[in-house]
Amino acid sequence: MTVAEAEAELARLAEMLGRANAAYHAEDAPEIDDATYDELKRRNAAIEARFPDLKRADSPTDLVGAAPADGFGKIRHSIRMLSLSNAFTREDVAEFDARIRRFLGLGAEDRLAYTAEPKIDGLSLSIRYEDGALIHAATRGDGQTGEDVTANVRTIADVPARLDGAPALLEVRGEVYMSHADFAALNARQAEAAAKTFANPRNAAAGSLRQLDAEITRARPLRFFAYAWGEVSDPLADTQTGALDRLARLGFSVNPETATCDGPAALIEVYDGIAARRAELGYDIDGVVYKVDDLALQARLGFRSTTPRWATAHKFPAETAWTRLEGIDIQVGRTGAISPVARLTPVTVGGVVVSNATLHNEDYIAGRDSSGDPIRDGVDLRVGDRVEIYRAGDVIPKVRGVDLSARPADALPYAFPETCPECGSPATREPGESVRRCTGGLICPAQVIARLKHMVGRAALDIDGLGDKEVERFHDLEWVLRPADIFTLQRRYGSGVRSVAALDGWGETSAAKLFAAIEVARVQPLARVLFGLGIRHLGEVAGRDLARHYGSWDAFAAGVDAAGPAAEAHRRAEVAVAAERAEAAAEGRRAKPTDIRATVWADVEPEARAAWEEMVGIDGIGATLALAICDALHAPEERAAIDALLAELEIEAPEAVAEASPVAGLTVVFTGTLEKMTRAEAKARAEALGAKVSGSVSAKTDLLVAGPGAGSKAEKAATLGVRMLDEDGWLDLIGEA
Ligand code: JCF
Repeated sequence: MTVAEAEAELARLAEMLGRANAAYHAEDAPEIDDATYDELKRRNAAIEARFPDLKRADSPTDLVGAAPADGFGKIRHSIRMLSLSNAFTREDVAEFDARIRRFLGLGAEDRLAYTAEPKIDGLSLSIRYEDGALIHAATRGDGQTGEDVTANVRTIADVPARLDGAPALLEVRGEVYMSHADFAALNARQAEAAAKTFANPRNAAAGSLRQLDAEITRARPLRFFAYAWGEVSDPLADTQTGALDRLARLGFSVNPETATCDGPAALIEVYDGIAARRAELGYDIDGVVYKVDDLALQARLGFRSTTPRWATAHKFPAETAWTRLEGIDIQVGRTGAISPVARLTPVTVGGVVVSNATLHNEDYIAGRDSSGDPIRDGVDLRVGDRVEIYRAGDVIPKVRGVDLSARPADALPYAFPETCPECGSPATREPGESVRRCTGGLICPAQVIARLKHMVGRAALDIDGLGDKEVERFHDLEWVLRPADIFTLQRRYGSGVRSVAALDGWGETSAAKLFAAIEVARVQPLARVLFGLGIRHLGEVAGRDLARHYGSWDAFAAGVDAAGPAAEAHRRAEVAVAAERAEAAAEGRRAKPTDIRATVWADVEPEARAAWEEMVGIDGIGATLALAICDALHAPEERAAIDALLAELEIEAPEAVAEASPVAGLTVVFTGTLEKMTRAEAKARAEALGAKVSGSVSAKTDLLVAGPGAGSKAEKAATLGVRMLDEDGWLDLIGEA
C-alpha cells in the first residue's frame, strides 16, 4: 500500500465509520452490521499503525463507538516507552554508578545525585494532554505502539481529566496498579458472582484496564502513580525530583516513598528501608528504581537500544517454592535448538501458579555449566525429584535446587535425546556450544512452525489474528508450510467447503478479518522482514542496523551473495586456526593464526572480500552473525522460501533516522583526547544523530574529529583528504556548541 492509497483509504473509512456511528446512535436503521463495523475499525487501526503520520484528526479510532469494538485501536508512542535494565546485587548497583561516572567522565569523588522510588508491579501507561485536556492514553505495548485504552483510563480517579498550568503538550507516564485491599475485595465480589477471579493484583489491573466496556473498568478500583513523561512542549523541571513535584502539583499521584540520594550507598539504604516495609505498602512492588536526578545529565547519558543508561531497576530477590519434577518435555525451537522444559506439580511462586520451568540444556540437567564446572554442587536432576523453583521479576521460572534426601530410590539419570523428537533427524552439538540442535532444517515440522510463529509475531510481520494457535492449525492442514503461503491463503482457501471460514471455530467475519490483516501486512519495513526471517543471532537491533546500512532488500541480498565465498573462507580459516591452536598447544609452541588466515584468504576474490568486510564492518554486526546470514541465504531450499516470501511483500524504504541531522549517514572517526565528553558519549551522540562511528580511518571515512594528541589517524586522514574538525568544530556542526 502506498502512502497515497493509505491516505485515501483512511478518508474512506473515516467517512463510512462516522456515518455508521451516527446512524447507530440515532437508532435509524443501522447501515452496516456489527461485524462489518468491527472489521472496518480494525482495518482503519491497522493502516494507522503502519502509517501513524496519516492518522486523521477525526480518526475513527478515537470514536467512543457505540457498536462493540472487539479489539483496541493502536497508538504509536511519539517517544518510545522504555523498559529498565536490572540490578540484582549491591555490586550491580555499584557498577551502575561506576558506568555512569565513566560515561560522563566523572571521578569517584564528584557529586552525583539519584532518585530512588519503589518499582510498582503494574502496567505502564502513557497519557497525552494537549492544552490541559486528556487526549488519549495508551498501554506500553511493544514500546513503540500500544493499545488505545483512553475510555478506560478516563474512569481512573488518580488520572486528572484536565490539567491547569501544564505545558501545552504533555505526555505523563506511570504505572496503573491495584491495591491489595481492592484486589481482595474485587476477588471476593467476583467469586460471589461466580465470575473469574484473578491470580494477583497485577493480573487484576491488566484485566480491568483491558475491558472493552469502560463501565466495567469504572467499577474496578484502579490507581495510577506518575513517574516519568514522554513528549513535552516545555521541560517540567531541571531534575527528576523537580519534575515529580511538578507532576504532583498538576494533580497526579506520585509515590510518597520517592527519595533523592547523593550516591550508591544512600540508594542501598533506601532500598533496604523499602524492602523492610514492602508488606505494609499496600500494593505489590518488585524492586526499587534508581534514576540520575539531573535531567541534563539524563539527556547526555541517553539510551541503549531499549533501556536508558541513566536508570536501573534494583530487583528484590527472587521468590521460591518447592515442588515435584513430574517429567522433562523437549521443545524444538526455530533454529533447531532443543530445549528441555520441566513439567512440575503446579505450585504458587510469588503469587503466580507455575507448572513449567526452563531447564536450559543437557549440561544444566546433568549439574554442570558450559565450562564443565559443577552447578548445584554437581547434583543432576531426575524425574521424580523434589525441586526448588524461583522467579525473579517477569522472567521464566527456573530450577534452583534439588532435595536429594527426597529422591525416589528408582529415579534414573536423565538421558538427553540425540535425535530430534519431532522429526527424527540427528541432534548435534557443535564444539564449544551448550545447545544441541536438530539438523532437520525445513524438514522438521517443529522448526517450521516455530519459524512461522516468529515471522508473524509482533516484532516481525505483526499479523493480527494469526497467533500461535492459528499458525499450528494452518500448518497441520498443510495450508501454510512456508511464510509465502500466508499471503496466498485467501486465494487458495478464501471460499468454498475447504476454506478458512468453513473451519471449526471460524466464520465469514473472522476469516475476512484475517485476510484483511494479511493484506495490511504485505507492506513492511525492511528491518522487520530481516528480523522475521528468524536467522540465528539476527535480533531486532541487528535487523534495524542491516536495514539502515543496505537500505533495500536487493542491496542486502546482493551483498550477501557477493560475500558467499568470503564467508566460506572465514569458516575454513577459523577451523584451521582452531586446529593449529590445538596442535601448537600439544607441541608446546606458539600458534600462528595470522599466517593461516592469510593463506586461506589469499584465494578469495577482492569483490567477495569487500562484500564480507562491508557486512562485518557495520557497527553491531559480527562475523558470527554474518556467517549465519550467508548460511541462511545460501541454503537452496531456505533461499527459495525467502524469495517466495519477498515476491509477496512490498518493502518500505527504511525510516530516515534523524534525516535532518547534518551528520546523518556520515562515517565519523574520533581520535585524540576529547575534553568536553568521553569517547563513549561522543559515539552515542553521533549515532543518535544518524552517523556511523568507526574506529579506523579509511577511504569511506567522511569526517575525522581530532582532539589533542591525535596521531597516525590524523595523518592518514590528511593523506586521504578526509574532512577534519576539532571537538569544538564538531559540537558546532551538530548544533551543541
Ligand atoms: O514503577 C515502575 N514500575 C517504574 C517503571 C518506575 C519508573 O520510574 C520507570 C519504569 C519504567 C521505565 N521508569 C522508566 C524510565
